[in-house]
Amino acid sequence: MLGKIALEEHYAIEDTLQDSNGYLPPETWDELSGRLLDIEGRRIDEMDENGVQMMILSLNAPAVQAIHDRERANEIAKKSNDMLAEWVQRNPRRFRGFAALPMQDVEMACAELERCVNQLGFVGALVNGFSQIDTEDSAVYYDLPQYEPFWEVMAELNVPFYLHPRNPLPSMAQIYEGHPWLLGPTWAFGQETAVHSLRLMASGLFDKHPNLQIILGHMGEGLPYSMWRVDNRNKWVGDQRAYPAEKLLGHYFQNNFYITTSGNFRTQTLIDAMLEIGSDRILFSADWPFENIDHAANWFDVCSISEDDRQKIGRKNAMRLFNIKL
Ligand code: GRE
Ligand code: ZN
Repeated sequence: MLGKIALEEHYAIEDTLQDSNGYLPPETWDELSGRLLDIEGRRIDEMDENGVQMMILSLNAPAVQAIHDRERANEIAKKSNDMLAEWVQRNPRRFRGFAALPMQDVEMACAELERCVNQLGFVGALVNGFSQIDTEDSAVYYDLPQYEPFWEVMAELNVPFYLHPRNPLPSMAQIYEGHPWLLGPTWAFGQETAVHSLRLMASGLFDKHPNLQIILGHMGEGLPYSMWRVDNRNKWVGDQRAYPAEKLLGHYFQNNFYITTSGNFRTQTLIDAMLEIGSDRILFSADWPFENIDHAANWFDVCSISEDDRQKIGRKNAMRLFNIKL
């Protein structure tokens, strides 16, 4: 399929590059770091070869979220957003931008989000899970009450928020001890991001802001397969919901979430997602440079779905969600 739009596609700046080191075998670092630092060379060639017209670019992970000093987090977010804005401006038919945000400080995050959307023309924000704030060993999640003003600004600006994975901190990760292969994209990324998403759903956030939209990668981090059970476990006991949200959580999943195909190129999984969230809320993505664009495109271009759904997932949903005119 030609004209695809992909939206979990990363770059790094020198200050954040090393955050992506250590996930893949050491002998691949030269290749991976080269891919992360390239914007207008190999990346555009890969897009051309695989029918990707546009990438919405985001900083690598965990990057800003792991900088516990708030001033420094703000500085790196601004620096990377300014660089991204230049690349987008030079290639308006090929790139858009997601804002990196210093969630360590709600006022700074709101100010940077407004700057990125209103002045730099970014189409939303991409945040890498919880933030470490003031101390290394802290993990702050965005359903907490101090983030209310942030979500007000998100809703006011009417742009989506991509909740991208990161690993749990070592102090939160006993379950993975002795099994380091479970960390990162294999399992821990998805687990971490799914639980964070459920916290947002249960908090009542989407009762306050019914139009707010969250994007999840990796075909929804397992949630399409689990939402029914979250709402229906042990039904015979008639358990009442013990969270602030007014509705069943599946309601929010179907009305306030989009998911992308990043790193999860499997037709059976896509079809389950289509049955749970619908083809209007699924968006093509690769997860470059951690995944290959040809692996994503060669699968997606021929997978067994209708051509109408392929156009929606490959391109049209993104044009509508991000108000992109091509
Ligand atoms: C990602 O950001 O998507 C990612 C990493 C590290 C390893 C794999 C991966 O940050 O997909
Ligand atoms: Zn990613």
